[in-house]
Amino acid sequence: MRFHVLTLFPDMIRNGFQTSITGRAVEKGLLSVNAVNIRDFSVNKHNRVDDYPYGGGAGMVMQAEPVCRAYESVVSGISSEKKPRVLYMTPQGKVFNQRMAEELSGEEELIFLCGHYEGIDERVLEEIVTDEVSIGDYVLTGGELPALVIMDAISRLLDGVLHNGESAEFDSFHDNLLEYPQYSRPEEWRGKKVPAILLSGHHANVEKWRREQSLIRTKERRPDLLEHASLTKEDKKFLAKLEEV
Ligand code: 6GU
Repeated sequence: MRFHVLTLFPDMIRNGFQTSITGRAVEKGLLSVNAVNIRDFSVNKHNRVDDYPYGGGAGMVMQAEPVCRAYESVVSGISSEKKPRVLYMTPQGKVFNQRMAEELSGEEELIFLCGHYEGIDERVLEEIVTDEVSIGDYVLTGGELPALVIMDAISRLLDGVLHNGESAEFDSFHDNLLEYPQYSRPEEWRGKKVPAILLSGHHANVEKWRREQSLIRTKERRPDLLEHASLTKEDKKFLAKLEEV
């Protein structure tokens, strides 16, 4: 997978991505990040890339031409005949979720467009953007953090990025269930003990307990998810029993 990010803050993308698991995946050659500075494509002698909004109002608008040239520079470097998807990071977009991460993880190349100020001239968005994506109902100063969030969620789904081949498959949301609680040493910490069942060595009982914990958590914290979870007969019986108490 190759990520291209059109941004006014390329260091934010590079710094955000080179740490931890995503950084290791880059070193391993499993994915790459090409942060492109839109300012390098300014058509103005002062390197400006923004101007006042027509019609008035607060703030500045990113101009169409530098964004379009930055985009064209990326596309001209891609050999495949198929045009890559261009994801514009905006609170007006479709709210990102695990299903979208899974779908996007099948692409060879992805272009992220990060806006700043009051946004980007609509005309270039009409020309190049294929998907408008938001990461939730709150407002951020720019699209860089959303792009990093989405790239992280996609990266961990790619083959070889996580150590344990099973990890991605069993997380929260994969099955529309939240994760069970985890414990590590010591057995007792500040008077709080690890649940005895986890020390029993009885694998089947541990799995049963974890499944029940996932069901309890999801019911308490995200009951909306339960409606989409694929539940076994045992799961349903367990949930019904919770209602009785
Ligand atoms: Cl994708 N961009 C910005 N600027 N703010 C956001 C967002 C995106 N998603 C939620 N808030």
